[in-house]
Amino acid sequence: MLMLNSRRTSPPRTRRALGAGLAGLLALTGVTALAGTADAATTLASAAAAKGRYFGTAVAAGHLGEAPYVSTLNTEFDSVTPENEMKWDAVEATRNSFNFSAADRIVSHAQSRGMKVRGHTLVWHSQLPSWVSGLGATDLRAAMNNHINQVMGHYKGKIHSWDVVNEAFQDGSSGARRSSPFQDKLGNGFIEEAFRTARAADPAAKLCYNDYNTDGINAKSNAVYNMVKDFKARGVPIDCVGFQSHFNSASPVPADYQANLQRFADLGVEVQITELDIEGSGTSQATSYGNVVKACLAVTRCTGITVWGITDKYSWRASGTPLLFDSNYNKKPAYTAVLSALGGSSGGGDGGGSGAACTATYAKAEEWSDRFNGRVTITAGSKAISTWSVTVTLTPPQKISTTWNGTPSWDSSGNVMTMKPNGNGNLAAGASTSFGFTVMKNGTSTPPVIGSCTAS
Ligand code: G2I
Repeated sequence: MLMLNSRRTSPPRTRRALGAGLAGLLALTGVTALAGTADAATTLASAAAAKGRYFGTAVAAGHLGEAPYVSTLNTEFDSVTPENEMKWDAVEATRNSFNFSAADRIVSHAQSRGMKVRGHTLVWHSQLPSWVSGLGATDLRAAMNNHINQVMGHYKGKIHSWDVVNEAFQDGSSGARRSSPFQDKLGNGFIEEAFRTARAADPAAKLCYNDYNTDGINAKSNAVYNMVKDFKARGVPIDCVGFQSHFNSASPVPADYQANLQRFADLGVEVQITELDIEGSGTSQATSYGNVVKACLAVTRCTGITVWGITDKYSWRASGTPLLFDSNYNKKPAYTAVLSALGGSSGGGDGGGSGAACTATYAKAEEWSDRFNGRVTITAGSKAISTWSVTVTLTPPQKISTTWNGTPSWDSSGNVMTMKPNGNGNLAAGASTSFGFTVMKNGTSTPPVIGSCTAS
């Protein structure tokens, strides 16, 4: 069903993972890099693919111009979910007038890199334009079905799973439906109707019901469970259930998380972890992340995991640190725990320094209104090296105007400089050298992304 393995191990992807790929993960502030081996599962996506799963992230179109955001996305993930761009208010703010421009940017980025796309979301009480809430039942039914048809039609064949209906049940012990324009005006049947319309609109897409606080066995998840069971019994089309999995100290990963996933899977639907984030830091956050991954891997029909964002810099939990990369795109302990639970290995490239042939550390030096100087320090690991190589990736339209203490070469985009020695390649074990460059900002002060240091 999932055809990830062949793609994930293809040579282009491997090259990307080892080249500019690691660049996105490595440090603005001193991260160690080691040349990996070609077959090691050193990224979330490749490790997940080896287990037959996808590993996705929510993406915001507005960040696709930020080099470290994009390089981290391209390196680590093989599925994307538009964070807001496919929601009703984004695509149909005015009745029957559709604007797909922001969502299209995400979908074309994903498609050009062979990533899957999750569709989020068609029928939801939130981020719903007021014109929808104001409709009477007949018009609302027509508007709901038209919305599903138009949006799914636009993306037909491009979406692996759609969140057809999102968050239709109340929190708490009642197991009741949530009040919404759809529920209140169309009654309980609106979910079934939405799924039937969705099936006809794109028969190849998996159709999911998606919700939060349904991650453990509780009244709310029981209500969803009973709905799915009823749908399966009556032949209402449903293929998957999404477990958002937004966790924090008040709502930790439930002890019966795996059991809950399994009971849904036993109904004959896929289960997907759709919006994972876990508030916290350090070891406890890492342990929770690892446990979520292990639970998914233990459930055959758990087909993929999506984290709700790439970096703490842009989490919807504005003051929190719930994601796998910190705000400088450094891998957190949570990242290492996820990769390890997936059976992958960072190969010493995540700051551990264990056995790295050389490390590359960036520091900004002088700055003027229109430019700044950057310095990269190369330090040999526990053995002497005779040459080294490091990539420096700019955010366009930045340009490097001059360099020193290195021999630069450029890729065809002009955004990625590979720097090699200029008489300073021989370094004794633990010894350092540095090279420098001037970045013309052209309006953008984003620091360059320093890639993996490779040495011989
Ligand atoms: O709340 C977390 C998630 C819960 N499950 C459904 C998801 O769709 C939801 O995502 C969040 C986005 O991560 C936020 O980015 O949904 C929020 C809105 O319900 C999104 O926040 C909104 C802000 O409220 C708006 O002010 C802002 O204009 O994001 C919009 C776009 O940046």
